[in-house]
Amino acid sequence: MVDLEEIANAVIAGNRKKVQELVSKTLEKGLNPEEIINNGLLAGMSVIGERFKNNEIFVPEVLVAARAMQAGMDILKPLIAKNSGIIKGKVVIGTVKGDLHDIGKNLVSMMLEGAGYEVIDLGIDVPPEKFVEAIREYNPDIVGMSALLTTTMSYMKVTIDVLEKEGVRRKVKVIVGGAPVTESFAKEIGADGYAPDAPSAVDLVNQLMGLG
Ligand code: B12
Repeated sequence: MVDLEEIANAVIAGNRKKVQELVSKTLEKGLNPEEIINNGLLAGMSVIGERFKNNEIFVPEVLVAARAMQAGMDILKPLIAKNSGIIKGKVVIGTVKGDLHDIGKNLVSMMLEGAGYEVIDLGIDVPPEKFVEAIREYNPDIVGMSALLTTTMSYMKVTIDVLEKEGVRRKVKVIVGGAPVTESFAKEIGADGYAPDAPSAVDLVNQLMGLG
């Protein structure tokens, strides 16, 4: 479908205005929001993710594309929320204490939202207690933690220990990610899952929700 390909290309080019124009035009033509997200916005973003992985582009380009994608999501999000039954589950996510990196976490959040999850983003530098409070307040299915520094990775384990101590660990599935995090580290600290990038984070969450 040419329109969706054009949307993907506008995301890749980081052209917010064009993304918004094309999303509105495609909606008017009668395509549904999920189709536009999956085959337009996310298709563009996954090309960006691949190029970033292969060192063909760098952080500024990723950010510009992510913002263009967000511009499209802004139009589509209210339409998805309206369509009740489409929300597949609730995810609380945050970058752990001491860590200010949020580009990757934001991408994961956006793609989860695009895939039909409600995401409560606690932001950066999130202490374990704030994760506990959020679990009590929002009753999520999944808690996601992001860390980009080898020094802050250890807060993932600390946070899981605090969740245990406060009696909320068993209410949620805990997933972890970020450049220094590995599958074996995730196992070691007692997390339920690890994903290396945003599209696989969506697959992981679907799987943990029994939807994948
Ligand atoms: C951008 C950046 C910054 C920006 C952050 C801006 C922001 N708003 O995020 C700024 C300039 C602020 C910064 C600061 C610092 N940074 Co910095 N930064 C980076 C850089 C270049 C890119 C990170 C990034 O955004 N990548 C792009 C995203 C898309 O990838 P990602 O984060 O890995 O996320 C993906 C996956 O990991 C996964 N994922 C991420 N989170 C989650 C969560 C879940 C639940 C799941 C399932 C998956 C998942 O999905 C994402 C999408 O595909 C990296 C280098 C690198 N190559 O990683 C260094 C890097 C992480 N930084 C580093 C350092 C040292 C620092 C500083 C200490 C520098 C300093 N001396 O001040 C400070 C620390 C500040 C702090 N306390 O956090 C080091 C860390 C070294 C280490 N091993 O610990 C790195 C690796 C650079 C280096 N080679 O030295 N940094």
